[in-house]
Amino acid sequence: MKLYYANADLNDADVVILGLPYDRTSSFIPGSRFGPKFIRMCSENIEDYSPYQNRSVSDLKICDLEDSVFETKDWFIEAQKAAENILNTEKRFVFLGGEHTITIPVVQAFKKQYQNFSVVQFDAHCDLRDDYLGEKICHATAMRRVCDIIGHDNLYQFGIRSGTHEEFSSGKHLYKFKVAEHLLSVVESIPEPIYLTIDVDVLNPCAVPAVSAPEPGGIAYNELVGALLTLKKKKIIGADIVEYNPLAASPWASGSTVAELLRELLLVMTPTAL
Ligand SMILES: [Mn+2]
Repeated sequence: MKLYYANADLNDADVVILGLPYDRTSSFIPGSRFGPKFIRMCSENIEDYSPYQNRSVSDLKICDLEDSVFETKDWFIEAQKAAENILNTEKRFVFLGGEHTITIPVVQAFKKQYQNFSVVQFDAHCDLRDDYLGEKICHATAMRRVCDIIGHDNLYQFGIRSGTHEEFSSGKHLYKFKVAEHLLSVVESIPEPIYLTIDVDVLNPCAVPAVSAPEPGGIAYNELVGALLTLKKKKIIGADIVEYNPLAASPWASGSTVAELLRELLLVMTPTAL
């Protein structure tokens, strides 16, 4: 099943969407591997027109490649290759998780196309551990591994409200609790281009309870949309939406929220003709 508004093939598309349904290291509630399919299903409930941006995603050229299939234990290499095979500097790319770990092979792939770029993270969690439960590559180390690729200075974290003391001390641009307000104050200083990773647990669990690691005290949906609109003036080369878990709670309201977030993200990434 493709997104209903996907209307282009890979060559013609301005924006390419790929699902990376991986959740093997989820330590609390597994199931985010079903995220991409449920986002597509819940998109059926979401208008293609955005009243926030007065534009429609149907006016974009969007290619939905559906989900990668991981056939060996080397999912990381498979995911990186899947991204490398489609990346180019003329288009924009959105990856649907899956757990946050999927950001690592994707950023690795972007590093081959772009020498320097910033990663902007919206998340409840620091994800800056060096290892977790004996694993170097997992949802709790995702941003630490991203730092290994792009450098600590190039990671900008917003909405963070959970992590160890060491993680909170190690974040160079780590902004706690709020997203929109902090982003507004530093957006001019974030070097372009930008890769944006949105862990939907940045939202309050009341807004999206279907996540793998719910964390109290998150932001409201409208604040997240506001933050996205703030990024509209920046060049966003790629993005992901991760950690939506249709098995963790009733999937439909959460999935509809995530599907609408995807619509806003697509429009923010394509402010003018590419
Ligand atoms: Mn998180």
